Amino acid sequence: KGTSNYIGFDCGNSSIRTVLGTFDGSHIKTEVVQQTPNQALQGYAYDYWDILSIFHTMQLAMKKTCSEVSSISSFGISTWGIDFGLLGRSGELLGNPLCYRNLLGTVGLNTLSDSDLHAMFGYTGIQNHPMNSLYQILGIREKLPEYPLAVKSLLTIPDLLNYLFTGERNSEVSIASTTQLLDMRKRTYCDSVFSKTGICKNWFPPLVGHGQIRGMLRSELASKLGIPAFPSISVPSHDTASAIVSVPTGEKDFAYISSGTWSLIGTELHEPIINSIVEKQGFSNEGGLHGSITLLKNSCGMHILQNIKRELEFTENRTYSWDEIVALAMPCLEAKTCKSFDPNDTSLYNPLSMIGAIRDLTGLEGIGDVVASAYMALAVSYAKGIEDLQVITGKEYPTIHIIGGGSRNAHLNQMTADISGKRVLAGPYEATSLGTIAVQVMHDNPHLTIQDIRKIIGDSVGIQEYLPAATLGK
Ligand code: LRH
Repeated sequence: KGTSNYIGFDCGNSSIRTVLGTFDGSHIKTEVVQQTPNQALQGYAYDYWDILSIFHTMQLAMKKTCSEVSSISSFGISTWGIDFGLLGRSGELLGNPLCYRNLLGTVGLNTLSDSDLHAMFGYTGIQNHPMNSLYQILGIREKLPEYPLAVKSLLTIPDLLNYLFTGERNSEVSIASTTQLLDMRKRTYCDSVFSKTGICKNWFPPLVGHGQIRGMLRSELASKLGIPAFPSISVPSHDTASAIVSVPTGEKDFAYISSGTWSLIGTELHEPIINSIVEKQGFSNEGGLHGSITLLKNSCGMHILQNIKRELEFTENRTYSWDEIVALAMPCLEAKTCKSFDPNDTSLYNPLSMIGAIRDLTGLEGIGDVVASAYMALAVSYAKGIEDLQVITGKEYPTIHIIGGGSRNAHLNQMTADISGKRVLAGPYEATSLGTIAVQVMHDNPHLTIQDIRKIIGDSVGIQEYLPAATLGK
């Protein structure tokens, strides 16, 4: 039996990663072929994503990946959720996609009454967060009214990239659920939301089932790159949903924290739970692989530390490694001089100075205390999120799987184990791209179930265990 090669794109808020995945029948091996930093860029009044530069970066990475192996079977794209590009009648992009860290969503959300908002949660099963595409669209209608006049279609970021690669306009359930325009009981667009808000349903593309072909690489693009045309497979194109595919567990009930710019704290279900506790605690029933539901809380994650690091680098005009950031925090964590705060406080959403905002919240001045407080705040929010999850599902989760880039943070993993009193299993850290590759492997090997895939992933990557200090008798 030969090996098959796949390309997984993992486009995050802070980096665009292109991964070559190889399946030999029992293991999936991954190699990061290219990693390019990403960040929202400031326009006049709003921040935007430089989507064509992201697309260009991905094309070059695709070409490079093709040059490393004899053949590529397919590719799959996952990106962050919520944001979208708008296309006009000609099919051209009407501008760079806005970044959700803005005030448009709040403007949009405030156009609805409390009872309408309550109804929106009931229809969709998704938390009424101002950043959701639904509220961004309502905010655009208020503040940027020229756009709706010209729009003919709206494509979320992975759908837009798939369109640029293949020429096909379609979507799939995981990314579409981040718009808050789906009825998660039915996993299809929700007519009540469209009729209540007047948003045009025709803007939205059809949903393609997982494992199906979303389109073929456009032939002119393939010849420009000097590579053969291969298909784009419908993977969960929301990065969180792809990451959850790769939780290395054989359990039916498990808790995870998908740790990146955001920390998504949740579990996997067969059916959504839409009730007042879920609404009050701010959990969402997002779409997962093959009709599963990823019940999760969207909680602030590495955003805080990424911004502290960026700010230190800018003001001191030098680079900081993550080890150096941890080293700043260590003495204050050991001396317990730091102070936890709510990482979801709105003052941290898009501050001019993250360090200043944390100083304001904690009253602590020293940079070591600021960084240590940030670690503490994250670990406390993780433990609280898992506790809330247990109340919602009525299940007890003895282990927390921390997956994604943030799972490399050994200190945070240990603090999470200590504060939650639970075992933490960290890894895989390449969770999203592994998920996108795994679903392509499933497309070529239809006999493989999600349980088989999780076992294969568990056998293929290293997983670190952290036990709570109390169990270690410390
Ligand atoms: C994580 C994520 C998350 C959000 C968001 C904007 O990368 O996709 O699930 O919804 O980014």
